[in-house]
Amino acid sequence: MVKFSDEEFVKLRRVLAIYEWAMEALLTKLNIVHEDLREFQGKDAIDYIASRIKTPESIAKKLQNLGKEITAANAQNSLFDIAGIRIICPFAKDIYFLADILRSMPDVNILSEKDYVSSPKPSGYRSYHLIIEVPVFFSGKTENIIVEIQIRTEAMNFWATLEHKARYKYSGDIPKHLSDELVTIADKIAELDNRMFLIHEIISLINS
Ligand code: 0O2
Repeated sequence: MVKFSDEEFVKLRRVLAIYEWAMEALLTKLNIVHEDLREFQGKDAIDYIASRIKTPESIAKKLQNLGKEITAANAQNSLFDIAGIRIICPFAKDIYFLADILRSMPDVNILSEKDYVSSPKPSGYRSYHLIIEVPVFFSGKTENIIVEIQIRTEAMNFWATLEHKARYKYSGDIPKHLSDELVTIADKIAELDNRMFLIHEIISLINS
């Protein structure tokens, strides 16, 4: 198994701490949005928010796959998902609403966006991805740190988690009958999301 040298591992610990601070700062902003929407705006567009910092093992593996030397500097310069936040929404429409909110946040610089909700991957994967940059102030200096945000519905998340397990189990090479079945299920899940949304709209109209 590929690993960081002892010297690089010490540097990586510092780098990971900075990513943790960046992620915490962003989570605070998102939790404020969540609470305001739920408590005061009557628009519960977020079910829950999950986050993680990539493990050193996983970082080393990804650098190796990219053909890079296993160093803390390469991790910081080559990987965009060291810090990852996942926002789970009730409905697909909420995904775009939240992406808009992120775009309007001061101190949040959007570097790239990928809309796998309206253009799913061939695997069937659906999710909205944003790579953003947030400033972190520490010990008299500021660093812009990259965080990956994935926004998806619970149904999309259920599918992605299962497909990820299958991918891992088959080392990335899922047998064709299974991958075909996953694509079919992904389409069905998208249809289910739409039908649930329609019911939600009908209920909202009755209540208004
Ligand atoms: P892990 O193990 O989750 O960290 P590219 O396709 O090359 O343009 P890239 O760099 O793969 O772009 O980024 P992309 O497509 O935005 O995907 C980033 C992350 O989204 C992946 O991270 C996965 O977490 C998730 N993802 C993307 N495609 C799929 C998919 O088909 N199935 C599932 N289950 N998840 C997907 P990693 O680093 O690939 O994996």
